[in-house]
Amino acid sequence: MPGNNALAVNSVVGQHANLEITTHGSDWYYTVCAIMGFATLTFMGLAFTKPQGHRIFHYLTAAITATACIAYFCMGSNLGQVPIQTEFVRPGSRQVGSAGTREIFYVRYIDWFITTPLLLTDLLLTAGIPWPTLLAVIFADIAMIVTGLVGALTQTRYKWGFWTFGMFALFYIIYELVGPARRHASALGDGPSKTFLTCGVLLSFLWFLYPIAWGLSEGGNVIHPDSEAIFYGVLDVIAKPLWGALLIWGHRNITPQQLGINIHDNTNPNNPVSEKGRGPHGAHGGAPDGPATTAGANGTPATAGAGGATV
Ligand code: RET
Repeated sequence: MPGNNALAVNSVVGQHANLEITTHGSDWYYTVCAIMGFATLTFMGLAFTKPQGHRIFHYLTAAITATACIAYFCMGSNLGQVPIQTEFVRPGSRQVGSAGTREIFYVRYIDWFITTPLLLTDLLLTAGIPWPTLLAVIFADIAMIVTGLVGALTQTRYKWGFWTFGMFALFYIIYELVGPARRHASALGDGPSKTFLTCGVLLSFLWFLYPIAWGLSEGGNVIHPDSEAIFYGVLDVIAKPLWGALLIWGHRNITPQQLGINIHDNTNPNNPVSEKGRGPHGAHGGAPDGPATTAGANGTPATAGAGGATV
């Protein structure tokens, strides 16, 4: 059986750096690709055990691992990368030798650009945060990822300027989590608040390790691309499939309605919206329920009439 031939096959694609992953790095990236694929199938399988109106966290989390699965396929194949002149050449280093150019996986940032906003949405919906705050946090997150990418592609010491902007963005995100989001979550009661705390603490800890990995890899050129693969890979496996499993587990007894999320599902008899349609107002002989009918039924003013809710 032929082994992993990806590096040889794809050596014809694009330009290559002095310092690249070896077959070990490639094998590891493919392993993470498989873990992400398995997690995606599991989350989708679990989604189908729920009514459609209760699948939002399953779908969000499956989208995260599906995106990562493709990104890791790309990196395992030594694609989605570009050689960049390093700021620091380290002739005495056992890890990086005197390599002048290092391969930078820009595809990593495309993955994060898609997945980190989804991770934050997962967490902040659990806290029942007002949507304008969610948008502000996602903006900071996008700024963080883009500055990380531009910094990684920058060849001079100005790359650290971008890293610094990214750190400010990260601090803002963490501030929103430990302050406002935590208060909103605790107002929602035991279930949501416990799930938010577990996932929030883990996320805050993990996310601070990413800029350290960046400093040792794309930034400082201290560790070999194979070690970079392990560092980011381990972080991503914890931050995506494991974190996602914890979140979905936490949601087993929480309904979206409890979090203030309104999802219409007219085909599900257990959905409160359809139930109203079949409720006491159903006695109107199946006529389309409108606010006027509802109000006229027993002389009481219509509140959220069935007609209003099913529109
Ligand atoms: C960069 C460099 C610029 C400064 C900062 C960074 C932070 C990155 C983070 C990434 C998180 C990724 C996750 C991915 C997958 O699940 C861009 C490395 C602060 C926090 C969680």
